[in-house]
Amino acid sequence: MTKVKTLEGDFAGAVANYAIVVSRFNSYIVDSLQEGAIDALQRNGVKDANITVIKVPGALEIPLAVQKAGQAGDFDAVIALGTVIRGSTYHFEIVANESARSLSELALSLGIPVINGILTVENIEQAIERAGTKAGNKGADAAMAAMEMVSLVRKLDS
Ligand code: INI
Repeated sequence: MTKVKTLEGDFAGAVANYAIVVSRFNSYIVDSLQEGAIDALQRNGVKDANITVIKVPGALEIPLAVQKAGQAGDFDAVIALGTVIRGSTYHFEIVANESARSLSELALSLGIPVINGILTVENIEQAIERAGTKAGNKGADAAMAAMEMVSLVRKLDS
């Protein structure tokens, strides 16, 4: 066991405000990601009053909504949920890469956790696997990452 001072987030500090920015494109999948994220937050003690869902048309619209939500100053973390499926778009790379790049930049410019829960997959089967079936639920994973990072940021800021 290391004696080195180690800072790590945990799931104890449930009192925080979370925005979940959700794109409607591929809503059949995204609805399950949203459900998974909200369920994970609630099961770890976050109250409904501290969860706000913000809906946008597609993954490319997510970053602006994240930016506005972050700038408002009301949220401790923003969780981005969407689904980009290669099989159904010839500009898969643009949608997948641009949304991911913008979210990384926003986390740094806003200074709050911005969690990328946008599924980028080859086909609908892979999306279903990651939206609550055999490969878990990426929305729930994103929510857990958000909680951990809120806790870590509080420790680093204190
Ligand atoms: N948006 C998605 O969220 N997922 C996709 O798979 C997708 N495809 O296939 O194109 C998609 N496109 C829409 C895009 O995000 C914007 O909403 C649209 O281009 C308007 O700006």
